[in-house]
Amino acid sequence: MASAHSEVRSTRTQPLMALKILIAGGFGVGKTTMVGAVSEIRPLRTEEYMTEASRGVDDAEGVEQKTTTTVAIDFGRITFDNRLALYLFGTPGQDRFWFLWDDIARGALGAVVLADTRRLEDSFPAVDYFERREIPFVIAVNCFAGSRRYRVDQVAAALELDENTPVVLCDARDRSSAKQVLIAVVERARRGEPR
Ligand SMILES: Nc1nc2c(ncn2[C@@H]2O[C@H](COP(=O)(O)OP(=O)(O)OP(=O)(O)O)[C@@H](O)[C@H]2O)c(=O)[nH]1
Ligand SMILES: [Mg+2]
Repeated sequence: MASAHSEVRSTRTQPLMALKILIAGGFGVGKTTMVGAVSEIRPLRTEEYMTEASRGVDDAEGVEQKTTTTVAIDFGRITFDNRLALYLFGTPGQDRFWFLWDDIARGALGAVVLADTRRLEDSFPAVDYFERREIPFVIAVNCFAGSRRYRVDQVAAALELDENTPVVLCDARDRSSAKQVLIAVVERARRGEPR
């Protein structure tokens, strides 16, 4: 019976709504960093060391310091006001893991496409993917130290975004900045797709 009671208690404390959000984008833009910064549970990570064998397969230009890469997913959770739980699924950034995307994306309410302005073209595949599947998304420019700053309208123009797709600036290492990005995704998804 003790287990029945705890079940009731845990049911009562369940958040009212649980939504799935994807954290996507090109290689090394900070997806794992963002999930780790914002998650209230210890994030699940699937990092592997990049080996000599991956040279020439994985494009590490601009992120030469990086020694590990996500090979499946990142997973984390954040709860707002005990009422809304966002389950965060970070995608792998490298082309060789594209085959995982459909499984990871199933049932997602919305997505963050993290972008690095030094390698903006790496964002195109994720932008295309969400546009085709009509999954609402926001572009979150991860402002790496030393990268040139662009205005949000310049980024929107460069990525040929439609006017409904917000662009926000963020620091993926910073919890409150990452939270603002997630709020922007939920708001974007609530607005739906005007036809
Ligand atoms: N300066 C700076 N460095 C960052 C920021 N976000 C991430 N990094 C660093 O950039 C590197 C890439 O971060 P990850 O979070 O592993 O990137 P990822 O998008 O998950 O990479 P893949 O899974 O390999 O595609 C790491 O060395 C981070 O410490 C940031 O906002 N500013
Ligand atoms: Mg990663």
